[in-house]
Amino acid sequence: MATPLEKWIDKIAGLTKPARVYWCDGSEEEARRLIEIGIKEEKIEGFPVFRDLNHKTYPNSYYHRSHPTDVARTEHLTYVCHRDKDTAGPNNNWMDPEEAKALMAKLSSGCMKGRTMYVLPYMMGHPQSPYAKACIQVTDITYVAVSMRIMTRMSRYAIAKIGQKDDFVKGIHSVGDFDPKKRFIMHFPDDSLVWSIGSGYGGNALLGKKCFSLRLASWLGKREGWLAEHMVVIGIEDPRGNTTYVTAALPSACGKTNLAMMESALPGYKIRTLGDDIAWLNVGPNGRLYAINPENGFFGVAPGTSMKTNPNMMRTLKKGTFFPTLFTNTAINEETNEPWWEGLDGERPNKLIDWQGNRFNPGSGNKAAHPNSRFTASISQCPTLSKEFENPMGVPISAMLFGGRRAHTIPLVTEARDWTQGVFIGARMGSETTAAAVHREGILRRDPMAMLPFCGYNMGDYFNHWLSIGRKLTHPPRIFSINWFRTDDKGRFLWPGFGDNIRVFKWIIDRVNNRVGARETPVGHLPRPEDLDLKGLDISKEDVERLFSIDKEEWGKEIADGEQFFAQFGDRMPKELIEELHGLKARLKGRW
Ligand code: OXD
Ligand code: MN
Repeated sequence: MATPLEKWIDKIAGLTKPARVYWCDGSEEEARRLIEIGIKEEKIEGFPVFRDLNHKTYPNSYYHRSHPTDVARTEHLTYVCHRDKDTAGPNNNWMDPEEAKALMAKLSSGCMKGRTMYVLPYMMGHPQSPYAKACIQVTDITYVAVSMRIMTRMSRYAIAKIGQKDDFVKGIHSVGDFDPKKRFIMHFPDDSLVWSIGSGYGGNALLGKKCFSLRLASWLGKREGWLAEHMVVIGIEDPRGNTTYVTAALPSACGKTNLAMMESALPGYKIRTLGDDIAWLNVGPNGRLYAINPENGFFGVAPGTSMKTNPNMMRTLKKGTFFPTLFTNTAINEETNEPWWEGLDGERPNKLIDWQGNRFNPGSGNKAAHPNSRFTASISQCPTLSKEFENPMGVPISAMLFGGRRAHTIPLVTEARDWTQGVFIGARMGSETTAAAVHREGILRRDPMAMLPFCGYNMGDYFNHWLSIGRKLTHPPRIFSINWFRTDDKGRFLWPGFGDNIRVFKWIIDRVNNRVGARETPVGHLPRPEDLDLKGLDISKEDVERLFSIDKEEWGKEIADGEQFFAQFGDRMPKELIEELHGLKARLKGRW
């Protein structure tokens, strides 16, 4: 008797009409075979799907060049198909689920003709974790199958776990003919289904990542009483040998991956990596919040990554294990056959092939690597990996950080008075674009909890859900806002960032352990100058003051902008957060 899973696969194959169906087992040998097929048989616009790189310097590494129109997530083609539009909220594109399914069925009819349909069984989270989820994705390209093997725990175990159930997490993926006009990433929360066509790009095609682990999982979390968040998870080991676990939500382009494996500038402090992108947060039986990283790898932006900015990622990329490491849309050094990108250490090589496969002309003004070129690497290769990474229960979180790229207004670090004020800080979070040429100070985009593109339901309801989680915690983590990017009037960064960020973490963990003071201000608790460990840092007293200054006029704009942002969620906006806004306004008007 066919299982519900087998019946589902037959149904998809009946629609998409692949030449063959292959059930993956996630083994090393299988990944090698798929890479061989990608090198010898599959092509995108005439280029093989995989190409060998220099295995002496980057062991077991392969290059992938995507279709030139398919280089990033496509938010405008991403839909969350709840039964009614209001549940999806103003933060999502919405289509009626029946209409969306009819459209996807039409686009998918025969879309795998002549190709292989790979069935990928995988777990998000440690297989023994009560918080893990068993999932199945089908795809018709080896690049996605091999990437999923790196990014998830892929094995037949997921099939056994699903057994006779039919409510497993489902993903249908086909690259179609890469036509951007026929590209859609559709989410069906009621069916735990993601259906994606027309793109092979990570965020659109590795359906366990953003699509399931954030969009669908955030909705599951709302129903089941947990949180799926766009957060780094790290442990901070102090000189006493104690480790404090912390999560941090930062929008793209704010250095989340660097932070996840930062090298500390303070002796005796070490960062232990648990995750660089996604955290699932559950209320433990002891009333504390526990985090697991459901992923098993890194899918990070290559440009800007170097021994200076992120030495531990460079070591990860060069470690070489039985997991392959993939480079997508970087440039290639023609002489050494190594991947190359802007910001990598050393001189730019003389002979480069750019991300589109052409000989690079440095005078052209173009970049050799695509600005969103990526690496895909197993987390097991990370030298700073926490020994708790494989703990099925996850780690207890003592502090949660919300940050963004803000040239003004927001202090280097601020501690919220309580959970509600913390949620208010997260809900108001924003980041400035780095398009310095467009506007000197960048354009501010509100991105609550760094979840705007990833929250699978109405954000007003999402804020309420955050508040309800707080009510269940007897020992809630403290919540902080961070901002490494404050500048002076000339646009000079006031804070050195990178490894010196540990000085801010030191204050945070000392606060959590009630070892250090703070001063109360209308916006929250700030360190007094003597509370921060600035030993050995070349920073003036004036710059430290500027990092913590609170400008009434700037805060006036901040509040007005936040108020406008909240207004779009209408009645769904929790009254507690509106009260926080009024409270902040009143405190700033008063004497302090
Ligand atoms: C990512 C993103 O790729 O947030 O992680 O865009
Ligand atoms: Mn991300």
